[in-house]
Formats: sequence, C-alpha cells, structure tokens
Amino acid sequence: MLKPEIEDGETVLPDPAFRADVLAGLATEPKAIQARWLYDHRGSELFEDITDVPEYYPTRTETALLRETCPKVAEIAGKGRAVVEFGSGSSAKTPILLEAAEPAAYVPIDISGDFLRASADALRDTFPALPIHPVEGNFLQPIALPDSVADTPKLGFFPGSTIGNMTASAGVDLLRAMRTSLGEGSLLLIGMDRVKDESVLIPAYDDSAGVTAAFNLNLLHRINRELDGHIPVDSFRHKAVWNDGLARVEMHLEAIEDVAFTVADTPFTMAAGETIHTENSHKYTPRSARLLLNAGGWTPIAEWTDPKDWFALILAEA
Ligand code: AVJ
Repeated sequence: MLKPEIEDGETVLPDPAFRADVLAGLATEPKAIQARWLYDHRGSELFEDITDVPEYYPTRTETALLRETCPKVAEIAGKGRAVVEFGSGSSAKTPILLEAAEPAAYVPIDISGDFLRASADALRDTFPALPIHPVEGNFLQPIALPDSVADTPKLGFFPGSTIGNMTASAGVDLLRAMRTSLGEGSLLLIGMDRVKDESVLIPAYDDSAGVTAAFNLNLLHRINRELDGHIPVDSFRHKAVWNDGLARVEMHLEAIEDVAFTVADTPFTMAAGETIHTENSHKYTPRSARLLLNAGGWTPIAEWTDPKDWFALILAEA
C-alpha cells in the first residue's frame, strides 16, 4: 500500500493519474512517460534553474525579443484589450507585455491554483490599477472567461515555445481550444523556437553543469518517492537527441546497464542502452510555424525574430 510522503513540509498524496501513466508508459515499447510529470515542485524549480544556464538560449532570447516587440504588438492590437495568458505567467515576460499593451484586464489561466495565486499577487504589486482575474482550469480544453471581460477584445499570450512540447496534432487541438476560449477576432501572441544547428540545440538540452540532466532524472526520483518505486537512478543517464525527421529535441533516460526494478509492486526490466522517452521540444521553421497556426484556426499577421533568427514571436488573428 502506498503511503503519503512528507516533503518540504507538504503532504504528497500519490496521484492516481501519475501512477497509471507511469505504469502504462513503462510497459509500452519503446518506453515513454508524458512530459507533464517532469514538472512537480522540484521539477519546476529545476526548470527555473535551466532558464539561467548559459547554453539554454530560449528564455533569454525570447525575453529580449519581447522588450523590442511588445510596443509593436500594442500598436497593432490597440490598448484596452484583455490580456489572456495561457499558463500562470512568468515573473520576467508577463510584465513586459502588460507594460506595453496597457490592457483593460489580465486573465492568467493555469491548472495549478497555487502558481496562479502566487503570480497574480506578484503582479498586483507591480500593476496596482490593473484588474487581474485568475482562472483555474485546463487550457487544453475551451475555457469560460470571466463575465467581466465578455465584451472586451482579447489578446492571448502563450510564450516560452510551450507549444513545442506537443505533437502537431495535439498543438492544433490546443490552438483550436484557445480560439474557442478567446473568440473570433481575437489576437494571439505566441513564442515558437526555431530549427537551428544541432551544435546549439543539443547543449541547450544537455548543459555542462548538468541542470537539465538533474531535471530529467528527477522524474525517476519522483517515481521512487511517490509511487513506491525502486528504480536504481544511478544506473540511468540523461540523453538529449535531435530527431531530424520530426524536427524536435527529445529527452530520454537511458539505462547504462541492464536493470530490473519494481514500481508499485510491478516488475520491469531494461537492457543497457534502452531508454525512457520523457519530453519532446519541437522546433519550427518560418513556414512550419505558420502552417501549425493556420491548422489551429489562426492567421499570422506579424512576426518578429532576434538577430540570429533563433526564436520567433508570432502575432496571429482568429
Ligand atoms: C518549457 C517546454 C519550453 O522545451 O525548451 C527545457 C522544457 N526541457 N529543457 C523546452 C525543457 C528541458 C522547455 N519548455
């Protein structure tokens, strides 16, 4: 029987969906576990640390690009829209848009109420006059926005190339759900990471300080902690590979020797060299980015990139 474990003073209850996903993912061939499970409390901290490592270019490239771009977005969009952010908002990027867009309201949507409240509180200090209406919910589905912004034109915000975690078909579903949530005539400002040389991509996902490795390996620790797992974590290594056919960086956990272990009393074996696929980070060309947006019901109307063409911000219309 699984017992709740105490960690950071918090009670961690075994999540039945996590358990089901892990047991199914370890039983499939090849093994794969959904990327969402990387982001527990510790995983989210480690991701924050990744955004500071020198090799991980996306966050700092996009942030610098937003500083240049948001005034231009505001010119096109006009002031007084409701900014609707998909995700709870990051300390650095959101204020850049809010500063430039002078919105009538800010509506962050996130599945984690805790993250939502924390980021809303921080923004209230910076923008005391701005009405903030957090919505707790899963934005993969169409979501009802607060009545107070029903008649306000919307500007959606989806930075971070978070869409890159999704396959094309899941990404199209998400874009269509966003279109339904925001309504026809809305605008969406989305960050999408560009295809670039492997010599830049691989180090970004396999940094020399080992922060990304720790982020990936934390999944095994999490399984051991929360699911009564007995995975020998030291027998695994982090691996980042460029899948050229599917234009994505893949993260895997590779067994460095033959291993046998149990998770929730279920036995598994892996041969040396076998991997568990844990995350995809799709990269886009100018055309593939526009095609994805189009397939999702959005018409790109403007786009901006940094001087190296490493990261793109696209403004699209529903
Ligand atoms: C949060 C999905 C945008 O794909 O670049 C970073 C996640 N994983 N390093 C990305 C991630 C390993 C990140 N996203």
